[in-house]
Amino acid sequence: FIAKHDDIGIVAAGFSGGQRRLGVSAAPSAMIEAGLLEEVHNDLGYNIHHDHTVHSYTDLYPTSDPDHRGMKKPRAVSAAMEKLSQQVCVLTLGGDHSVAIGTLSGTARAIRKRHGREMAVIYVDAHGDINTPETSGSGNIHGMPVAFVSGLAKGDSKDIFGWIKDEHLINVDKLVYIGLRDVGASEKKTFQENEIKVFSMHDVNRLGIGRVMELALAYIGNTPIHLSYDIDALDPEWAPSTGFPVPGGLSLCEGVFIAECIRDTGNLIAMDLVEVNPQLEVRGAERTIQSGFALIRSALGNRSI
Ligand code: 6HN
Ligand code: MN
Ligand code: MN
Ligand code: MN
Repeated sequence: FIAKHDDIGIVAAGFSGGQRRLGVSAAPSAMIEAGLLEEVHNDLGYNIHHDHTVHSYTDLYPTSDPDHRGMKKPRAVSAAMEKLSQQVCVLTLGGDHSVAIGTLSGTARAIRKRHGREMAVIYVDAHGDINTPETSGSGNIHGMPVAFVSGLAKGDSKDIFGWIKDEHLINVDKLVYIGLRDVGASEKKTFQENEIKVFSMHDVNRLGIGRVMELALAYIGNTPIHLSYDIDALDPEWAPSTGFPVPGGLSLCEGVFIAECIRDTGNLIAMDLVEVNPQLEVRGAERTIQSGFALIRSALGNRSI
């Protein structure tokens, strides 16, 4: 998959409508200004396909978008993610994590069409992101992407996630979480009822990241992998500039190791890097941006030693 090609499509999805903090839409331009495209081209050796546009998708926002089943901005998020789903790229720079509705549905569909296969998803996050509109306390759709793309949450009309069809869905039997430490009671129930494979921070601390990755990759088997990486999986020490930081997270070293292990499978087909918020400058967003670079470099690059 990616490892065998030297072409890479990059989409800058500066979408922020899945939550209410300003600034997360500025992440792609901050990363590009910090030299991401040059690094991917010069150092990692890819031909980049990129439209030189940061998509905010605000042109797709409807004039009226009242809450629906508790969801905030349901039509705006739905329309933006329907569009992103059609863009299907190897690397997507978010944006908040609602972009995973677009990226996961788009890659799942593409892999079905091109290879007749179901893909696996490795979801690295402090949070479960598997609330349904009914179980969400916040109504923020960035806490719901996995529910929508797995079919656990159903859409309504076409303009409120009704565009998500069976061909877009991911299989929860091929879903693995790593890094969780802030999970709601109903999310826990969902994990248990659906026997979803979760490696929480407790598991990382108990088993070590090496064993966690062995188990995670053995569970998935030889399957194309979509890596959805929320920067808040990292400890706030390494990624302070993010909207919903949770203490007790992955060290940068552990976070990089996850990306390297996935790269080494040769099965990585797509990656999201989300929830970098350069405007939340706890200690300067530079640290968070550099951590994001390290994750991308490790997932896409070759071993240096
Ligand atoms: N993220 N569980 C909380 C909610 O609002 O549903 C937080 C979600 C955070 C989402 O970090 O991508
Ligand atoms: Mn080319
Ligand atoms: Mn997330
Ligand atoms: Mn998160």
